This record gives sequence, C-alpha cells and structure tokens, in this order.
Amino acid sequence: MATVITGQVRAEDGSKLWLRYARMRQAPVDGAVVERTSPTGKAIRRELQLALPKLTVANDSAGRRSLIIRRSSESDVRRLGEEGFAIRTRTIDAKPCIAIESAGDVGALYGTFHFLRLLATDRDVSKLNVAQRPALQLRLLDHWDNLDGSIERGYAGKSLWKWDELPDKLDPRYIDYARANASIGINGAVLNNVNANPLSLSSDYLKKAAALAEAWRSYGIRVYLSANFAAPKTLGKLPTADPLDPRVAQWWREKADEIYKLIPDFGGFVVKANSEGQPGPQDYRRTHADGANVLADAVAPHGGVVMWRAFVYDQGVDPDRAKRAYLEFTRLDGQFRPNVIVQVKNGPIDFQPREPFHPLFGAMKHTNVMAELQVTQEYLGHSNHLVFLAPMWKEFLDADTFAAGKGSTVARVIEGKIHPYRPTGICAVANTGSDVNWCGHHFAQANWYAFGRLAWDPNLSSEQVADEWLRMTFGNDRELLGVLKPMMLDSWETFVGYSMPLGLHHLISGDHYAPDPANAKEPREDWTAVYYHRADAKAIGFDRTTRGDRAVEQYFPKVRDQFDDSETCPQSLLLWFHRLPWTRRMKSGRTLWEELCLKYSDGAARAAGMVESWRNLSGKIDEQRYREVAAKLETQALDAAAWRSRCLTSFASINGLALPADLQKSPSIAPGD
Ligand code: BDP
Repeated sequence: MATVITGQVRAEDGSKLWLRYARMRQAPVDGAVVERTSPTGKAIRRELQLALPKLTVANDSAGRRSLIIRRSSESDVRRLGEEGFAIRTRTIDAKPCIAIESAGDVGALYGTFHFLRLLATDRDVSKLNVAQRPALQLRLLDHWDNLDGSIERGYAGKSLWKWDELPDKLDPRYIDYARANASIGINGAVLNNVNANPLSLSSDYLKKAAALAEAWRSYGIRVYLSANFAAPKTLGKLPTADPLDPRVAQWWREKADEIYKLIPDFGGFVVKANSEGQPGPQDYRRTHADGANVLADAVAPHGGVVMWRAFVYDQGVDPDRAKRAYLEFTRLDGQFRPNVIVQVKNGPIDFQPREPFHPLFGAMKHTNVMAELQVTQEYLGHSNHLVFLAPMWKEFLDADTFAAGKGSTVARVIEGKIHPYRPTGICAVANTGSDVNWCGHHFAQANWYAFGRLAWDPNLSSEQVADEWLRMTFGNDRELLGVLKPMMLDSWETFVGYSMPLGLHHLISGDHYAPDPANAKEPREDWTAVYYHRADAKAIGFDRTTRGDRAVEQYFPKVRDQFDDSETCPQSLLLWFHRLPWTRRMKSGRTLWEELCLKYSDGAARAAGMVESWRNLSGKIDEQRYREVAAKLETQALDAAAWRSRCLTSFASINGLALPADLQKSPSIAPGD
C-alpha cells in the first residue's frame, strides 16, 4: 500500500478503504487483553495492533489491562447472540476499564471494530454503554464474478478472486477484503455470478472456493455459490435437470455432501432460474417452488439455505414487466421449504435510479423473503459518478408496506417482524474489483460501507453513515465534513434529477450508462426505453393505476390508494404510476413539462456544483485521491449535462414544446460525446 508524503498531506491510493487508522486518537487505555485464543482472537489482536500500534496487546489478563475483550455468559450479553457485543466502561478487579464482551467469537471481532470506529470518528469513549446485535441474520455481498476474471456490471477492474492461483496461493487482498467486510458486519459472500457457469460447482472449483472459505472463516464470513439450475445435466451428465426426477435430487444431494466435506460452514446457494435465458424448473413445467425445494432439501441436513431470486419477468405472465414477479411468486406462497428465502430486488423493475418498493415485500406470509440491493452502480453512473446510495436504500427500507397495518416498513418485513421469516437477510451486488482503490471511485467505497452498516442496523440514518465513512476515509476535519457530507447526501437526488426524474425509468440502452430515451430497438420490448416512458405528443408516463394496467393493486390498500391518485402519489414516482398530459399543473404551479425541464436542469447544475465544492478542498485532501476524484467529478458534470440535453431534446421533439433557452441554442449532445 503506497504511502508517499507530498506537500502537507500524505498521498494515499484508497487501498486501505475506511480502515486507514490514520492519525487515530490513541485509546485511553494502558494496554489490551484479548481473552480469546481462537483464530478470530488472533484476528482481533492483529487489528488492534494495526490500528493502535503503540498499544501492548496480550492474550492473558496478567498485568490487568484496561481494554478487555472477553467472553461473557452474563444474560444481557448472551441475549445479544453470537454476533452481538457489549462495550462498556466497567470496573474489573478494582480497575477501571473498557470491556468488549460477547457470547460468540465473531461478536468480539465486531465489537472490536465498533470500538475502533468510535476512536477513528472521534467519539467520546470515556463513558461507554453500547449493546448491539445485527437486525438481520444474513448480510451478504453477491459477486457477479465470472470464472474468466471478468465481472458482470463490474466497474472496478477484474475479479478479486484469482481462480488460476487458487487454492494454493492466497492473495493478501483476500484478508483485507475480509477485514473490510467484518468491520461493517457483512457475514457472507456469494463468489460467482448469478448467471452461473456450472463449472463453479465442479470439484476443482469447489477446492478453490474452500480455500477462500478457510481464509475468511476467522472473520465470520461464509462462502456461498450461485448454482446453475442445469448443472445436473451439464456437469453431472444426467439427461435432465427436472427437479422432480429422483436422479436430479440425488445429484444435488451428492453435490451438497461434496461441498460440505470441503466447506463445513458453506452458506448455501443462490439461484437465478428462468430469467434472462437462464435454465430453471419451468423448462420442465415445474414451479419455482419445485426448483428451489430440490436444492433446499440437498443443503438442509447441513444447515444451508437456498436464496431463490424473484427477478423473473416472463412476457407471457403480464404485459407489464413490473407486475410479473409478484404474479408468479404470490401464487406459490407456502410451497417453499423453510430453508428457502425468496430474494427480491428492492424495486419491481431492475435497480433503476429510483423505484417504488417491490410489492412482494409484505405479500409473502409463509415464505421467507430477503432483499437484494445493488452496490455496483449499474444504472447510476458506473464508477464515474459520485452517488451515495444510503438515501436510496433508506427510502426503500423505511417505506411502509402496510402489510400488517401502519408501521409495516420494508425493514420490519425483512427482519421477520411482520411475518415470521427465519432466516432473515439482505444482500447486495458488490462493487469491488482489482482496482487499487477497490471500487473504481473513491466515493463508491462509501456504498460498500453503507450497505454493511444498514444491513446491521437499518435504523441508522444516511447522515450518520456518511459521517462515519467520511471521518474514517478523509479525516475528522470539520470544514471538510461540512462540504462533503451534504455533497454525499444530495448526490442521489442529484443523479435522479439529471437522469430519470419524476418516476421516469430505464431511459437507457445496452450499456446502462448513457442517456437513450429514444431507444426503441432491443431484442425485447421491455429492454427499450420507449416501452417505459410512453411519451407522445400529448402525454408521458406509464399508467399503472386502477384505470390503467392496475399494477398498483399489487400493493396493500393504503399504499395502492396513495399511488393510484396522482394528487397523493409522491411526485418522485409520478410517471412510474401515471400517464399525464405535458400540460398538467404540478403542485409548484408549473406544467409537467416545465417541471421536468427544471428537474433536469437542477440536477445538471448540482452535478456541476460538486466540481466546484471539491475544488475548494484542494490542499485539505491528499493529492492522489484529490486528483482522482476531481477527474471523476468533471466526467460526471459533463455526463449530467449530456443527460439533460439528450432527454429534454428528445422529449421536446415528441411534444413540440419549448426547450430551456440554452438548449434551444446549442445542438443536443449525443451520448458518448
Ligand atoms: C440486470 C443486469 C444483468 C443481471 C440481471 C440479474 O443487467 O446483468 O444479470 O440484472 O440481476 O440488472 O440477474
């Protein structure tokens, strides 16, 4: 990790993520004892030494240290579970100390990272009384990594997993990856792409996966794999992958046994079936439940789970893509095994810049449901745009489904508080890669961080998460925080503003990056842009109301009614649910067209403003990161201007209305310009 002194501030390359421990306040303790001899205990000692090099760390209590990390069987600690921890200022053997206590090993590690976070973010640690446990059981990163080292929708280099070197050689980065995840409570990693190569389940690749599992075990991270549903055929050479064929069931059982021999704590499978050309049970006229259950039965004896994705959109089911998954899955509620979790993307289309929450949240009473988010910015400017995603995830987690009356937020649904889901979970498509700074954009690290923190505690505010991350990543300087925090917190609305405001969605073509609202040519209609915005001379938007295609009826009545009425529908989702005339009067008094123009212009102006804000920090940030972020922000500002110009000129050519003055003068900027 290169650290060069240039000028007043040290140059940094971002490789240490938020675990820089730079100019940390020293802990107000005279030494630490880690009363744990396990490999996790060793990891804790190593981390303490890295963070607080002046601290003597021992593994026995001789000498009575004032930072104590120990197992506790007190009932208030035990109640926090294996992963929970308490951090308290206490008096032990007549000596004042800080005690990090937990029932489980990994709880001690999480507690240590929490304590270090308190120090790194300059919190007062003189009186501590912290007790935490994670809100969700499975908190996973999904890597869409292919065996050839490429990453589907990855924008930060190649895969971190060096398959050709594994299992013999372990890249030191595997440990840094585990440390970063453990520091934010992530406890599992799905190693391979949901568009899964069956070879990932071959004996050779399982040995490689086992080496990673071994490296991460002491950090509380379990390995999971995406399974290709046709593997019994392609890999096992059976004539079929029909889930009800006994030979197929036996193949999956034997495969599971083989995996658990190599990886005793293997987490389980993720499956993308009958979606975007992937094989699945419907190839044999079986249901998603039949498909999920055959894998679930295979891993059940070993304690494994199957995360069965609800990202399906068969055109035969309904003309509206947004309605299809709900229709397919609600009719199967109750037919899945207890160790199946239906994995649902946050919104009903596909990780768009803004979507309403997916109507499946709250709708499945008898089937575990977990949420799938996307950290990698597939539709949000790749690794070029600074977009802090916590506010988007908070909007989703805090959305009230009304599944069991008021207060049935998505967070409470996935926590199993509305229907008794076990296990509970959340996962997110990772944005990591071989780039030195891991994520392509220094600020994209904040999204990895935010995902972990919100998976641990969905009640944290975006502001708090941004504050923590900034302090650890760029330091505790007040002026710096004063500029960067609002910049991060506004950045999602800024992106939505210049790309797809007022509920517009999917205004792109194949690269999922550049604006292409006129895109009408794709192999499938629901991959175009015109299918979604439906603009013509009179109106724009997708009528999903009770007078339209009735998609709103998939929501519980309170939400349905709110979305159904264009007066009560949140303006941010207006054109998602409503098709409205360009002349419609908005609450602001402006017409819909004027409002749209304003949103685009405001978004583009705010993106340009970010360049300026950053410039003001020159000298306060180490040179390399300053330069790299500045270059990205400039690209973002240009892209934002292109989005505005391209979308507005395209819509104006349809509705014949006047463009903002500057766009009337200059010709439209084509994508990629
Ligand atoms: C879409 C991506 C595609 C993924 C798919 C999925 O464009 O690459 O395979 O989601 O989630 O957003 O399966």
